Amino acid sequence: MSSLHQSDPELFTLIKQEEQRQKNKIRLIASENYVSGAVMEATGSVLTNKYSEGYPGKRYYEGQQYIDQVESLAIQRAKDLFGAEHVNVQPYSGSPANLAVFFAFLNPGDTILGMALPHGGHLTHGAKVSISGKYFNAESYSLDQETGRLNYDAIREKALACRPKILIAGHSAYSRILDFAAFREIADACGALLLVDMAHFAGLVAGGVHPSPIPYADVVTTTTHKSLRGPRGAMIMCRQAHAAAIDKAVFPGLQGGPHNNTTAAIAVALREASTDAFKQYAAQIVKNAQALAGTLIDRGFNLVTGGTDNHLMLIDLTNKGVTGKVAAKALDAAGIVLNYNAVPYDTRKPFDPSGIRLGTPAVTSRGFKEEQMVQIGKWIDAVVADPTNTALQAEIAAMVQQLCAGFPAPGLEHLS
Ligand code: DSN
Repeated sequence: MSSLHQSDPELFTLIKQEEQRQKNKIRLIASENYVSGAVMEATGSVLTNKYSEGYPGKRYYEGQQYIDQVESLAIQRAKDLFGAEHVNVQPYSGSPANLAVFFAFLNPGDTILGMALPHGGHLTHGAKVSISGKYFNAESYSLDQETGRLNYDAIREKALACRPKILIAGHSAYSRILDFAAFREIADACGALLLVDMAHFAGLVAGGVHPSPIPYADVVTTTTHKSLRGPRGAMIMCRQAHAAAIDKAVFPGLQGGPHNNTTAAIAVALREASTDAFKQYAAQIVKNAQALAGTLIDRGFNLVTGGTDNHLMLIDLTNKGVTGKVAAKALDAAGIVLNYNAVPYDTRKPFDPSGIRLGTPAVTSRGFKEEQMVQIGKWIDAVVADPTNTALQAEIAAMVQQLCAGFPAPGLEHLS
């Protein structure tokens, strides 16, 4: 980054500091990852200079000789990897992708039904503070209070009562596999379209360690930067019958020119995600999550649902006498980065909730395995047991940095 260094040393320094942070800390935010150097190069390429409103072969600006090929490549790779009939790679990120789906099929005031935000759903699945909850009649389903799991009979009952036009499956903090066949049956029973937002687990689907929603859903949305390990962006996949409606909703309905540099980086990430190495990566994400979950359960942590089948876990810290925020801040000081999170039926407020959320996509990208997960679990236990002990946090932060030095993260190998 010599040009940036020369022209804007202030910003250059901030980026370098962030590089060091990502290199030296254990990043357990369930939605984050490390992209490869190749993905980063595509993201930072000259494709950022080009406008291309429209779709391959039908654009509103000239000069698309290469951009059309880039976008077609991204689309074809997504189709091949996920088995989708139609793919739109232009949504700027997950929230616009979900909004485009609503714009394609709904009128203001129509009913949607999704997982409640405090129970692990996403803002864009109908939370009242989001456009999805303001423009539409957003109903929600909750987790079972006893088990912390989805109760498909209760979802069915709710769906039959409120008759949504779109039923949404997907989450940002649920540690179990979704039953897509059950969601399909419920959608059919109430005459709804089924939208699956697989942003969190798209990499697990690509790697074959999570069932695919594609055979069941009318529309599948995903971000590309979480477990899928691509650039910040999104895709919408759908049945051919919905292709025209989805494309029209993205452009010209919601967005202008696509971010071609991102499209190229998505294509690169999809190629990486179709390799055997990625299959092993996806399997290791789950093994690592289970190893970390087991270590924490052995130390008395209360995992919502009692464990994990995917890349994440949600922990209710009430029995530890620590709030999620206090724990998250103490852990950050100890070099372990995660987020505080509401737990189902939380009695505390979202900005100061009872839980923390942890995920393994990023640490698995840097090559951590079960052994390192057990070590991380022990460090988490020590910090949470004594969250005001800044000496302990500094001691653990030094050990974290030492551990990380032995596992260069993708895209940051040049710092080793
Ligand atoms: N912000 C993402 C997450 O952390 O789950 C969801 O969009």
